[in-house]
Amino acid sequence: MKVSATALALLVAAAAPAAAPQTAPPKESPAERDARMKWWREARFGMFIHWGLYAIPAGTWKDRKIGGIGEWIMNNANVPVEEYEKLAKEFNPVKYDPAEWVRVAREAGIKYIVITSKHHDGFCLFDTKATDYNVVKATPYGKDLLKPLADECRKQGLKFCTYYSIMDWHHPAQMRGSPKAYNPTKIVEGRKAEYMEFMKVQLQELVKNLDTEVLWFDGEWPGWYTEEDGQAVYAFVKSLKPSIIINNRVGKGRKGMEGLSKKDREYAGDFGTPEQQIPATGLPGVDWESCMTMNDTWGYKSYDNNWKSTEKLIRNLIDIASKGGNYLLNVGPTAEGLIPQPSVERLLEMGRWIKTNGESIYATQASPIGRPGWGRCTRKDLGGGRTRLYLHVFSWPADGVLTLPGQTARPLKAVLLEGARELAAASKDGAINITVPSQAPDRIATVIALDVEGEIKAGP
Ligand code: FHN
Repeated sequence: MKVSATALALLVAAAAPAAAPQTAPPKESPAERDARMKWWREARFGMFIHWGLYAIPAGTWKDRKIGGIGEWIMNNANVPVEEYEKLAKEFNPVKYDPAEWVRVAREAGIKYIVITSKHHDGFCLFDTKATDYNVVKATPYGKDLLKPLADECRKQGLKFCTYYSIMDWHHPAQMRGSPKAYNPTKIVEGRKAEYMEFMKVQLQELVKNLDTEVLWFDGEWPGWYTEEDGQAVYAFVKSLKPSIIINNRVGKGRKGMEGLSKKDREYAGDFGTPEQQIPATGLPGVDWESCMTMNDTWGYKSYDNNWKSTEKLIRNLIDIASKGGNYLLNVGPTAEGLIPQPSVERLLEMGRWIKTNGESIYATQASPIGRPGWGRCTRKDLGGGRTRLYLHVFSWPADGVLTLPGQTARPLKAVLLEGARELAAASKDGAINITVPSQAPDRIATVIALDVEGEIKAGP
C-alpha cells in the first residue's frame, strides 16, 4: 500500500513541532556546538552496520557472482523492482540477537552504532507508516529490527544512530537513471515534493520513535537533490531534536569524498565523511569521521573474505585519532542476523588492545607533533601548561631509546600504559629521549604516556 501525498503531509504536520523552523537551523553558539558534539568527539570509535535484503543474495544473483559492494546488487545486477521486492518474503533473521551485537561492539571498545534504516534499495528495517516496504509489513520476520537494537544500545551504554539513504531505488517518485542502472536516480516530474514529505515522515520516526543520536545521510549525489534541500532537511531534523548530530551528506558537502573543509563550512552538516580513506593530515578545523569496511563490501557478500588484519584495524584507529577524527568501522550481518565470525574475531582483538590503551584514543585531540616515523601521537591537555602525549609506537627503537627530536618541552613523566611501568625520560640536545625496554610489549602498537611542561614544537 503506498501512502498518498496528502496522508504523508498530514503525518508530517501531526508530528512536527508547531511552527518548526523548516529553513534555518536553530541558532547555536560555538560553546553550544561544542557541548552538542562532545560525546561524539570523545567517542572516536563507532560501528557501521549495513544490513538489509541484499544480505540474502549476498553477492550472487541467478548463480552469477555480481561485482561491486554487496548492498548495490539491485543496481549492479539490474534487478527489476518487482523481482527484488520478492526478497522481502524470504527475509527472516531468526538468529538476530541485538544484545549480542551490542555486547560485541561494547567489548570492542565501540561507543556508538550507526545502522542502515533504509539503504538505496528502499527497504526499511524499522516500523514506518510511510511505506509498507518494511520489515514489519513485508517479511515473515514481522518485527521492527531497529527498536530492540536502540533499546540494547541504551541498556549497554552505547549511542544508537541511524543511516538513511536519500536516493531510493524503490520509491515511485524516483526513477532509474538509465536502462541499465538505477544509480543515480532521477526524480519523476512533479513528484519531488512527495518524496521530500515521505523522507520527512521517516526522519521524524527515526528521531521520535527511535531517538537516534546521529542521522547519517547518504545517497545525496543524484542531481535532483540540492544543497538547498540539504539545508532545509538539516533545519527540519534539528527542529525535531536540537541535540542531534548530522553528517555532511545531508547536503552536498561531501564533494571529493574528503568531507567538510574550511571553504565548505557553509555546507549543511556537522562532520565530514571521508570514505575508505584516512585523509593524510586529517581535516583540520572540522569534525570528521572515516568510514571503512573490514573486507571490501559494506553489505554482506558470502565470498568476500578479504579481511583486513587486526593490526591494520588497530593502526587505522590510532592513525585516525592522531589526526583528530573518528573511525566508523563496518560490519555486514548475514540474512540470518549474524555478524560474520571474522568480523567478530577482529573486533574482540581490537577490544583487548583498547582495554589496555583506550585512554590514548578516547577524548584525545590530534597530534601536536605530526606523524613521527616510529608511529603516531595523540594528546590530552592537562592544564597549567602541561600536556600528556600518547606515543603509539609501531616501530620499536632497536637502541632502546625513543626520541622526540626538536622538542624543548620539559619531560615530567613517562609511563608504559601496559603494566603502568614508569620509564626514564630526559631532555638532551633539544630532544626528549625515553629509555624503553629492549622488546616492544605490544607488537601492534605499544603506548607510552609522556607528560611534558611547556611549548610543544609542531612536527613535520
Ligand atoms: O553507495 C553507498 C554505499 O553503499 C555505502 O553505504 C557507503 C558507506 O558510506 N556510502 C555510499 C557510497 O559512498
